[in-house]
This record gives sequence, C-alpha cells and structure tokens, in this order.
Amino acid sequence: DGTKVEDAIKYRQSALTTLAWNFGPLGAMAKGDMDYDAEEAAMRAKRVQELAVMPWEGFIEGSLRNDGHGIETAALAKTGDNWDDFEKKQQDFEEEATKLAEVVSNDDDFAALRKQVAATSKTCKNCHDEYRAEN
Ligand code: ASC
Repeated sequence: DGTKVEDAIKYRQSALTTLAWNFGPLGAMAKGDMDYDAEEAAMRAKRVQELAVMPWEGFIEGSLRNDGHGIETAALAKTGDNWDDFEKKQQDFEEEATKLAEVVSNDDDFAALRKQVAATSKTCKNCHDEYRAEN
C-alpha cells in the first residue's frame, strides 16, 4: 500500500511550496523587485520560521526517488546515503530562518533584512544543490 508514501511526498512538497510562497516576497524586497514593507516582511519571516521545521517529517522511509513508489519526487536517492548531512542542512536552514524572523521583528532595518534573506536563501540552495534533482 503506497498511500502513506504518497501522502508524505505530497505533504513535504506542499510544505516546501508554502515556504517558497512566503519567502518569495522577502527575496523580492531584498532584490528591490518589490517595495520594502516592514510589516509584510515581519509577517512573511515569522511564517518562514514556523514553516522551516515542517517539511522534514515528510521524508519517510521509502519515499526518495528510485524507491519504487512511482511517484514524482525530486528527492534524490543519495539523500538516504547522507542522512546526517541532510539533517545538518535542515538545521542550518531552521537557524537562519529563526534569525530572519528576529532581524525582521527586532528592528526596521532593511540592510539587516537583506543580509539575512541572503543567508537564509543560501541554506535553501545548499540542500537543493546536493539533494534535489534538477528535473
Ligand atoms: C527561494 C526559493 C528557493 C531558494 C533558492 C535559493 O526563494 O524558492 O528554493 O530561494 O532559490 O537559491
């Protein structure tokens, strides 16, 4: 019965999609593609922090690519061979997302926001570069 694996994959994909949706405006503000709005930035950063811990429980046994479930997932099989590193990268992201929420709520400092958006984005990329398929 593949239902549980299918649900776990859908769950983590939707959690990551929700993360990207909420991180998007922060990235756009940091790049100057969107006007800086301290209130929106704080709201988005708080969401990102809370969402950051959520996707990982969806990476259940037998849910990576090539695990024979036939469901589309970008989660490479090598993730399973490097689990400690995968968890370390999750933790790095959670820590940067926590700092992001702090930076944004503590002061109305655009330079600090920009710096922390970049640091957070880097932790997204670190994991994607290693464990997410490009197609
Ligand atoms: C985003 C997003 C990601 C990361 C990544 C960072 O806004 O959706 O997956 O930043 O692009 O390089």
